[in-house]
Amino acid sequence: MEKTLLIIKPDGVQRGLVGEILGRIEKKGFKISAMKLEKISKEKAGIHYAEHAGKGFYSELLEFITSSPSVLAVIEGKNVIDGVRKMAGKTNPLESDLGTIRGDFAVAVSHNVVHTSDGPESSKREIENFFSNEEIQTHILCTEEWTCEA
Ligand code: IDP
Repeated sequence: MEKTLLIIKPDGVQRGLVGEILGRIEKKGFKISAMKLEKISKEKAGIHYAEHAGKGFYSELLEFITSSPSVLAVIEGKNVIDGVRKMAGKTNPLESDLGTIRGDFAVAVSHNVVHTSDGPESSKREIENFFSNEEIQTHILCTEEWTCEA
């Protein structure tokens, strides 16, 4: 089954949005396969955001993402990469539809509450940056027969 990396960034944790965001993920029918609260290191942040190195907002982005703990989670489900990205909304919260996480809970691109992987290759790379194989559970939820096709 497809997997994606969800990060509830330091602003989401500080603002008490963890339960709300995870609740949306669970209610949608996606499965949490791994989860931890972690203050992201400069090293891991640099790997995670390597594609943005050299951009004007890069040092601010690294400063922010390492400033306070984040919730890191591996989310699993059918078309989950696209699905969680749609639930997150656009990068700029002011362009995000209401009903999305960023559209409902953020106004600033620099403090947009969540990160979600944008494709299969990045999802694999991002999950490996933060989780070992042993940390990722393979349990079946008893609700799966009601949320997935046979
Ligand atoms: P994404 O998080 O929606 O995938 P990316 O383009 O990968 O968006 O950017 C990574 C993160 O960098 C964004 O979530 C946002 O917090 C931050 N960011 C992107 N563009 C800007 C900007 O122009 N100013 C400040 N922060 C930005």
